[in-house]
Amino acid sequence: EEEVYCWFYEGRNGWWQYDERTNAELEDAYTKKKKSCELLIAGFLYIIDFVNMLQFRRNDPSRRRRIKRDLTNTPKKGVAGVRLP
Ligand code: V3L
Repeated sequence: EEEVYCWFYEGRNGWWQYDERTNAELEDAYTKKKKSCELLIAGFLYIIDFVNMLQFRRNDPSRRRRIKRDLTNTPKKGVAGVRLP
């Protein structure tokens, strides 16, 4: 059964949905009211900042992306870099 809400990170002209495993980690941390969490994404450690709703590589905080929690059926580019057909 699909969840109603899920997590997205910003691309150049739209939003990408997080992969299922990362989404579950984000939802878990968010539900526990954490202010931030660390994720391993494609071999890099990322900080998720729930206060400012941003993600960035731990070793390069200058490259930031906005994130959002939104309805799962909201328009998106794809999932974790895999474009929708
Ligand atoms: N999940 C998967 N890949 C990610 C994520 C993530 N949460 N965060 C960053 N990357 P940066 P357009 C994105 C990838 O922020 O055309 C998209 O998934 C990121 O991939 O500097 O701009 C697309 O594959 C990028 O390749 O750490 O919308 C791609 O950008 C790389 O990590 C192009 O999307 C560096 O991102």
